[in-house]
Amino acid sequence: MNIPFRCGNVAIAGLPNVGKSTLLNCILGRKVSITSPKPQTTRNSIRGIKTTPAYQIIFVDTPGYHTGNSRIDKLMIHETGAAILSVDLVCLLAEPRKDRKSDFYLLLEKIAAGSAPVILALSKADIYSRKELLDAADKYSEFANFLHIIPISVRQGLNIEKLEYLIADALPTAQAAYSSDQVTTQTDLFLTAEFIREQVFLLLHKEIPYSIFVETDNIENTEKAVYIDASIMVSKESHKPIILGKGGHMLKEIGINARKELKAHFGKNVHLSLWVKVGNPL
Ligand SMILES: Nc1nc2c(ncn2[C@@H]2O[C@H](COP(=O)(O)OP(=O)(O)OP(=O)(O)O)[C@@H](O)[C@H]2O)c(=O)[nH]1
Ligand SMILES: [Mg+2]
Repeated sequence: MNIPFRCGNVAIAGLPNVGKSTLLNCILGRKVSITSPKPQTTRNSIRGIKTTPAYQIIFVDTPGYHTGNSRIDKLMIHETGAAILSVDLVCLLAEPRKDRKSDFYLLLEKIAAGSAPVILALSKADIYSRKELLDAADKYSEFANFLHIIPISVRQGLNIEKLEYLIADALPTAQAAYSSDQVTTQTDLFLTAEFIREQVFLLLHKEIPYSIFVETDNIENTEKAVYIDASIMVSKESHKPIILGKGGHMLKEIGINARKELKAHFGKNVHLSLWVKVGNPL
């Protein structure tokens, strides 16, 4: 019997910090979307493509849904809203202890306004009791008609493959939209800036990471090595010394860590020149 090939777009949506980008990277077996313990790490819709002989899933990792009035908040809300309405399926991630937030119910309303079916994945199942997961599943079912509800844990590798199969099974029969070796549509310029921003999120505390932007000024990709110039843009002059650290140590550490990620991405040596500038590209 010939099984038809399936292909479609799937939004990974949820509140900030529930593990959306971590899930995407796990399914792809490669980092295409940066992650951190801080909420609002993802700022843009990130495409990641998983192709097998039976299906192609085009994932859209979205910024964590949250209400807010700043320009960046509004951009992120718009990105998530637009992604949800343009996909064949939504994979909604939820953490039981975060469900009290009204933002979650606003997000459910947004999803319901579209026509895509929804799979609910209860994420970080490793840190919740069975009772908490079952109660959450019951509670959420009152608000929406989910195609499936499944507990997952990337940390423990729980149900990740199963979730992938459930997603693939719900996609339309269609030809592949991308070649089988393409894993993301993100450019090297964008990914480079993101890998650097990830280190700022991981290494700096409090409000600084939220107000910074990273721009890749230049990439020269030669046979033996990649040469990169990039700028960390801070909104205030007073933030500059925080990024630089004592004797430039913080900037150096950001550079060392980012270079490791970039080396893995490009598969060759990376020379990274990092600058700190005051300015806001928005
Ligand atoms: N315990 C546990 N932690 C996890 C799991 N998956 C992700 N995390 C952690 O949760 C934090 C947030 O992960 P992200 O993938 O950045 O979350 P996100 O939903 O993409 O967050 P935003 O982009 O800010 O919306 C990180 O510290 C991850 O290591 C999991 O299965 N179990
Ligand atoms: Mg994310």
